[in-house]
Amino acid sequence: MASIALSPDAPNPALAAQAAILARPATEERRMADAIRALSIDAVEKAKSGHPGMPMGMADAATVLFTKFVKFDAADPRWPDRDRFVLSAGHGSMLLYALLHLTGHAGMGIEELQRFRQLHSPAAGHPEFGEHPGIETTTGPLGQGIANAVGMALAERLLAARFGKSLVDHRTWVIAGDGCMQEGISHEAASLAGHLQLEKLCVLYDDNSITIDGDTGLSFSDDTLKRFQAYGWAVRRVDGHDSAEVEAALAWATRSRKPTLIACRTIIGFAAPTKAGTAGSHGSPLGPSEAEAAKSALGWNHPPFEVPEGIRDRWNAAGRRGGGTRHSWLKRLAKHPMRAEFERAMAGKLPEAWHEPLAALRASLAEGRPKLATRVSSQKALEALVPAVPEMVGGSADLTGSNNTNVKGIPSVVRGNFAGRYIHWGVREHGMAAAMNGMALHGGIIPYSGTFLVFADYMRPAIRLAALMRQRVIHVLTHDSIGLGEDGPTHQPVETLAGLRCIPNLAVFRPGDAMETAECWELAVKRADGPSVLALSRQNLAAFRADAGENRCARGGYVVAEASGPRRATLIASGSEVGLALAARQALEDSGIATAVVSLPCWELFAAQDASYREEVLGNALRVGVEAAIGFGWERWLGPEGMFIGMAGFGASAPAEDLFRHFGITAEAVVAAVKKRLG
Ligand SMILES: Cc1ncc(C[n+]2csc(CCOP(=O)(O)OP(=O)(O)O)c2C)c(N)n1
Ligand SMILES: [Mg+2]
Repeated sequence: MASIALSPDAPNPALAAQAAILARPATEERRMADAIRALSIDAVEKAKSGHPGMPMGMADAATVLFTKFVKFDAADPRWPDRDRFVLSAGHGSMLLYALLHLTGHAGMGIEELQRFRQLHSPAAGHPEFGEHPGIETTTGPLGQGIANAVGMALAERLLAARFGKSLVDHRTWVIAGDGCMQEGISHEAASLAGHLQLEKLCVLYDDNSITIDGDTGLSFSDDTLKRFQAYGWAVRRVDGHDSAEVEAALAWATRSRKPTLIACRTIIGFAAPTKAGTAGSHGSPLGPSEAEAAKSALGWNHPPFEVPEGIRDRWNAAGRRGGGTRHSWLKRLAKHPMRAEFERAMAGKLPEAWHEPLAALRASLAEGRPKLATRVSSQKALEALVPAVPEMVGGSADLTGSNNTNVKGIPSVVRGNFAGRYIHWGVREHGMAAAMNGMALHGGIIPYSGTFLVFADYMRPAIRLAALMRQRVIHVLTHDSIGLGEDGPTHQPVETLAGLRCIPNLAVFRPGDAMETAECWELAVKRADGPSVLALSRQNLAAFRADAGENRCARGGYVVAEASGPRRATLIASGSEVGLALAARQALEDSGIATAVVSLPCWELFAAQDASYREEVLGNALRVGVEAAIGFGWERWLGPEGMFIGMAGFGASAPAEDLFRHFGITAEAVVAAVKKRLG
């Protein structure tokens, strides 16, 4: 709904529309919506920062949604079969906090709203997962929420296929704005949702024609409804301030066989006498006089943060509305034959014997010492893990054969049949990673993906949020260096490992042989409080580990081969370069230079060890880092005197062996550099 851009002093056409809406008789629902508006105005005024416009505009639609449609019970906001609600337009966080408060959720009292945007308040600037049990996901980076919701809706279908409708039968609701629609990720996510016909997903689009720069006509002339229709969604347009229209559309959505988009025509900052309908109400306090005037236009004559009893009672009743449904569900669960399995999966606990097949694999790897690409070793680990861990759901962004993410006998997820456990995400890395966050947040699923390591940058915003939200999401990222060869520098990551290693709470694993790959997989699956990345080689790598007892990768780094005498050099490598370092060690030892090799498959785990272990592993001799990537960050392990052998810039297109020679990442180069330094 683009219209022409307004010049700052043009008359504000929204005000006439607003006056007409305000002239309608104030229904009970309008009063309830006004409570959201008043609380949002008050909290933003008190915090002296925040976004009042969106909650004021969407209050009417949200009131209908929460009083009549969303299945929830404020007494237990984590009830597994609740509907999921995602505020994709996360800047409108006060809408969510006001709803949680008014519906009587514990932990979101008036004091919390009064501490909006203050340190340790659950009412943070943008909704943050973990700050309050009613917040389903962290939003703020626009577009992520829509894709999270697609993942949640997909998780619902997968779990319904596994556990049946009597345990899993809920909807996913989203409120998204123009910004979410403009972001590319909304295309990826919506296209997939349409393809899979995720019919229990409904997006309410806050179609207010305003973003920060002003009228959406400045930058946006899409026909959003036609766009979603083309994805295979059912679409409708309503007056977002007309409760009856919104209610009819939401009822229609619940009957739809396709995902639904309801464009709610709204006035941003509804009720503000001058700022309504303008970007001026988007992201700053209205100011005392505009705030006062907005409330009086609504007929809201109560002191700040006060909600009259009658309105509060009606909201509280809405918060208890789902109580009966929840109790019937609990009764069904109590006598359900799959109860224990359902509860285990939803709690994120692994099956009791989950790692036995992996232990057997590790024993056979110790025995056979196969020379395999770590992407192939990863497939072997998956063959052990996936049948043993039914909540693991895999997939790839159209690189299944390259990522080796599939497991024989595991069917694909297709429209109409969600009994499979492998998702063909299509070439949609960003949507994939964000939907996987939604699957993990939903619970009951451990998602893992596949793409090339270099395309981690296409997923980065979602990986970052998985780390922030402490979600168990695993990315299999293959073709991890110039070792991929001929595809050339566009496909050869050089800076990617450094870029991932600097994300807090992300575990970046780069195993060097089949045993390390199995160990890193074990650690990633066990890591319940954060995402993991496995950087894997395209090329074959010789086995250097023949011991299957202890998971040596668990400490992040360890001595693979000790020096024959007092160390003169320590070669520290990861992934494909561990084998190279071992070859260099042999040559150095042959020349009488006692050299150790350290494998460093996971910096984050190594950094978490005590200092004495790290010192013992890294040693006091000359430290030489070897990795087919740029050296950014390696100084952390090498210290000021250390040397780094790796990439200094982008790669090139050629056979892998030629590239390692060309860029000087060879055992000979390591030997020469060590000898030169040691004199
Ligand atoms: C990825 C991303 N880019 C930019 C921003 C900054 N930002 C926050 S809200 C917003 C405008 C959003 O417009 P809309 O969704 O229409 O929200 P409304 O103003 O209608 O509330 C922008 C650019 C962001 N939060 N996320
Ligand atoms: Mg907008």
